[in-house]
Amino acid sequence: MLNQDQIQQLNKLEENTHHTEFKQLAERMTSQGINVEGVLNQLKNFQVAIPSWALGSGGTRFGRYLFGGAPRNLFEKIEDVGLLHQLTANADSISLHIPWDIPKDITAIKEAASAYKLRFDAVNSNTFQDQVDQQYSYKFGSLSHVEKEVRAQAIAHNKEVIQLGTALGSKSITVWLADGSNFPGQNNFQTALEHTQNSLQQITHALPDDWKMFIEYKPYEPHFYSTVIQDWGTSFLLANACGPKAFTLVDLGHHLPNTNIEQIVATLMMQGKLGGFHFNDSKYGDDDVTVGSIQPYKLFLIFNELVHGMAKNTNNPHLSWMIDASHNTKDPLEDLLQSLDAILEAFAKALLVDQTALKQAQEENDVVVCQELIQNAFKTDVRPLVSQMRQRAGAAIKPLVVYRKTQQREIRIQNRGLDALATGL
Ligand SMILES: [Mn+2]
Repeated sequence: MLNQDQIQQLNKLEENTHHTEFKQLAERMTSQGINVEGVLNQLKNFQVAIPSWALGSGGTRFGRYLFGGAPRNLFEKIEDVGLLHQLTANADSISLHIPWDIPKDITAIKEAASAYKLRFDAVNSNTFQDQVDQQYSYKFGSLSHVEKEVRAQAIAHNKEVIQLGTALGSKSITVWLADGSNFPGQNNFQTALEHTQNSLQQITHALPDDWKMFIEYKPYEPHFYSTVIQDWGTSFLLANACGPKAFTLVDLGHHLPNTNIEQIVATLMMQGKLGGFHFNDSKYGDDDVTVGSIQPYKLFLIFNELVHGMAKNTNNPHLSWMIDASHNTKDPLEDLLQSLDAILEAFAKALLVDQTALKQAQEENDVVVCQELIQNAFKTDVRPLVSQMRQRAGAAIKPLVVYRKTQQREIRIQNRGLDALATGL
């Protein structure tokens, strides 16, 4: 674990500049009638889960390059998420992917996590690849498969994941289904959807009372002609069919180019069916690159709907936030630090939008003022707010600088080796 004194010493080097910048921003916010403390509190309470598969190099279908010091087991993954949380105060949970990370010694794993003040967020099932010891193949589908035995095996796997999650203290399961077809005529769309609905309903029955199920959608890949749960409408339909414990999960990369994701968010929140979010960024498809690295304005517009929606629609559950990214060219931990910054900054900017003035301008059809209000918030440099929140929480004013100066990657390469390999894709 990183020594807390090291963070404080390095914070001292940034303190003067930070203080001046924060003071200036806080004064401007106060003069605009914004409650600075309120914003800082909301930033502090915004906690993002780190998936256990995002700590190693993801690679592409063309190959994978190692970067050294990757976590070799679940304990080392907990160590890495713990470091992210220590540095940022915004990563208080870990999301497990079963069977890439099967927790064997539950007590030891829970102890390791709590030593880093971490909890377990949504558990993720996997029926998109075959495991060594499984009886039936998912080559032609899992929950939607034409054969009952295959569907039963996939349902049983999801139930097992719920059991493991319960032991760890998780409260939700995310189901992402790769089922689909590569060629016209291969699948009967209605039959596949009926089977899927029926399978998901059976999984819902296995959920403990205080659990939720998130249904993730994706338009294409790994199949290229059709995907059974292709869009938010299909996920929403299934979530409704599964009842009050089921919700739709939005993964930013799971849309066709130029889809208006913020509008999807607004619609789902109005219906009380938005359950969670997977953050990443993309240029063309499900690129899974660093959050906010390509389209930060789009991310901000989504947060603007989330902020509005969370205040207006109290029928929504507490939303689950997770980073779902893959790292091919960067140190995964540095990438995740950049993603956490981007998420917090987009959220902070959205909190600066004057919702009352915006509502008034909308009612007056003053299109110009509407745009000004939205863009004034977006163009504000909110980094001092995020730093201020982190400094108060005992985290780093500049997480990435502390990460590099304390040589976290070098330490990991020394302890775990240059050729260490993380489980996952
Ligand atoms: Mn996802």
